[in-house]
Amino acid sequence: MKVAVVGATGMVGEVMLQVLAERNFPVTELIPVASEKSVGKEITWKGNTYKVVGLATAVEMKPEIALFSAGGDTSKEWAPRFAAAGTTVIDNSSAWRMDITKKLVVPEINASVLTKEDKIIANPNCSTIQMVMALAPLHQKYGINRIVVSTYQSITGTGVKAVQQLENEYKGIQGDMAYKYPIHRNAIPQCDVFEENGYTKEEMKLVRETQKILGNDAIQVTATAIRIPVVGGHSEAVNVEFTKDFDVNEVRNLLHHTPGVTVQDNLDTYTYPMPIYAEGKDDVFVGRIRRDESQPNTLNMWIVADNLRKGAATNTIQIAEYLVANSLV
Ligand code: 11C
Repeated sequence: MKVAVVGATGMVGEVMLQVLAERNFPVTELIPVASEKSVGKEITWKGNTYKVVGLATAVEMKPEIALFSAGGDTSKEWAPRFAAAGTTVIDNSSAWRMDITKKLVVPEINASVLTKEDKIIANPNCSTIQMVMALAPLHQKYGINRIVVSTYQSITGTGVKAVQQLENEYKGIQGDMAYKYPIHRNAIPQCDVFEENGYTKEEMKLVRETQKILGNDAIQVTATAIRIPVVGGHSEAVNVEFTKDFDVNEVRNLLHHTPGVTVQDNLDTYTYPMPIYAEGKDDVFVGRIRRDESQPNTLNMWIVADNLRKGAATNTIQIAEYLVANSLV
């Protein structure tokens, strides 16, 4: 496969290159792509050196697959151009996720919706991916009525400027601010911009993307997204009300047998998911699984994942793997 990585010099792009190498994705030619200011820069991948090219050059090179992580505006403009040249685009931005003509895919849940005709495929938001990974098998068995989720999100979701802000604050250096407030020793109740209803875009992604991936707009979701000074991954406290009742041990067992999910739930040994353990891993970690004693058929759990891996790069590459394995590209 001739594979373009669009946004190759960015935070997610770098992880994409790493995951492509780790998983031995069948790359015959790698095309690292970035904005004009990075064109000509050299990157090393699997021991070889590659020159970064611009978007127009990359389209002309007609890759079979383009993995995009270069922001919504770039995706809106350039994904259709790649698609018109015959390339299948897997896009990590929010540009196409809610477009009814585009598929929004978490391979373990709904890869079977993909066909050869899908030339632009959307990768969900990181906080949505980790939540639906744990919820999908439970939804199948017990049927979800309503989800109440609070997130505790890594600064890496904002990007390199936020990581730099935290580093500067540790060292007491004045520098550019990614956030309106200090992030060191803080919790900021705003991830992304506010929408008209008073929720942030991040919170509304958790609502809309969850309904689209689980294929049911009747599932009620309400979210609060918080930025915390953590780098290893996003954490989520999820309260979920089902139509049918469940047995907590059966829930644990179901999740234990779900590919891509690891249960870390042993109170005797103080075992539960945390970003310091999830960092650099592809699985979604679930723990603190317990019945909500305040109302019927309701469960509480704690879900943690590396937002740059399963939340972004790994999920994108798993979609590409599915396309290759099923001759859809
Ligand atoms: C965050 N979830 O942590 C965001 C980053 O729609 O792909 C990814 C934004 C997106 O701020």
